[in-house]
Amino acid sequence: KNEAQYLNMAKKILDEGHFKEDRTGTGTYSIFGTQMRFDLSEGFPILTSKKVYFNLIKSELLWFLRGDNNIRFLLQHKNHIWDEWAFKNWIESEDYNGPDMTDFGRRAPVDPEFNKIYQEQKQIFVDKILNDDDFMEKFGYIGEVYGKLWRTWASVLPDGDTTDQVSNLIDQIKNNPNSRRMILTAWNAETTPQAPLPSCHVLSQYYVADGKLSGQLYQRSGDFFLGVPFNIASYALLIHMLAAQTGLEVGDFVHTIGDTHIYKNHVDQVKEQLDRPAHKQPKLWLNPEVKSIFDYTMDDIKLIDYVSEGPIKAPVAV
Ligand code: DHF
Ligand code: TMP
Repeated sequence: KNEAQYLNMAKKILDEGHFKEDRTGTGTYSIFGTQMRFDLSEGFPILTSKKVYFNLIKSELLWFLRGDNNIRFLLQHKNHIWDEWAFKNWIESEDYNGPDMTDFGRRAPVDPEFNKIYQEQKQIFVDKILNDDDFMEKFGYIGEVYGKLWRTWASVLPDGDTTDQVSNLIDQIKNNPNSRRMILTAWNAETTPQAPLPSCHVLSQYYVADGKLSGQLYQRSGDFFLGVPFNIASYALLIHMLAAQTGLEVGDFVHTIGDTHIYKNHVDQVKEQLDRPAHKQPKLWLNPEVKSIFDYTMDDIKLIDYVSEGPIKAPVAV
């Protein structure tokens, strides 16, 4: 059963995780090297023991597929999951002369007065990204990650062209399905480490057998309560899209994670989730009229019969 994979792993991390300090100063319980396997023919693996906002997952994946790494597109879709990391570009720049935002991620959840000022500054930032082209060009990018690397990997050859990994992948799935080289990578050793947040889902591989497409993701770092449910649904959706565009059925999504962690300030939320029932997984509908993976819009992607428990809020570690 798909959801049990996630819930059992959450329990294992709480039971066996090493306590580790981390970059964000929050502290985590962590295990290194975990794997879950989701059978996509069983249902779409979005969690039902808490509500997960599928619209945010859709718009983020469409953003990756556009080759876009500027958050304006996300904001236009009311998606704020990348705001904090672009906001850092601005407050660490010479152009910023508002109130001190040092360590905003650490201070905001614990200091209501600061949080109010921070929320105001973030709103100013979001409005400027949406309405001011120069500002958007200057501060809206999140660096050499995901979309940028998927669609326009820069050449190392003097007269080389950029590489579109997604188009190449579709070509290989269609024309060379037994290949063991069907890789999508989002880690450029030269440029990615300088991004505001270096890619978490680093590499994925695709596999065809018995008319079914499977995919495996290697994720270097997984925030098990907040990020991982998004990552599972996002890659499941990508595999469905790739399968639809290559005339295949869906197989498994194998999710391998390096540092698999639960933040200290998510432990109560995880326990609450573990006490909840899970529901039947929904089905995914993709508009069959769409003839290219780059042409999907929000309305071409729908969950059918997504029944879930309510959302559970938790602060994101910045
Ligand atoms: N940093 C950390 N520490 N953890 C992450 O999971 C993470 N994920 C990023 C960027 N940086 C990160 C991109 N993905 C949320 C989910 C995914 C995501 C970022 C944030 C999140 O906060 N989800 C909330 C709902 C958010 C909303 O409604 O806007 C949730 O409850 O699922
Ligand atoms: P790190 O760069 O220090 O590993 O911090 C990144 C944090 O963000 C870490 O908690 C993992 C989490 N994360 C996810 O779990 N999934 C994602 O897709 C992204 C972007 C981040």
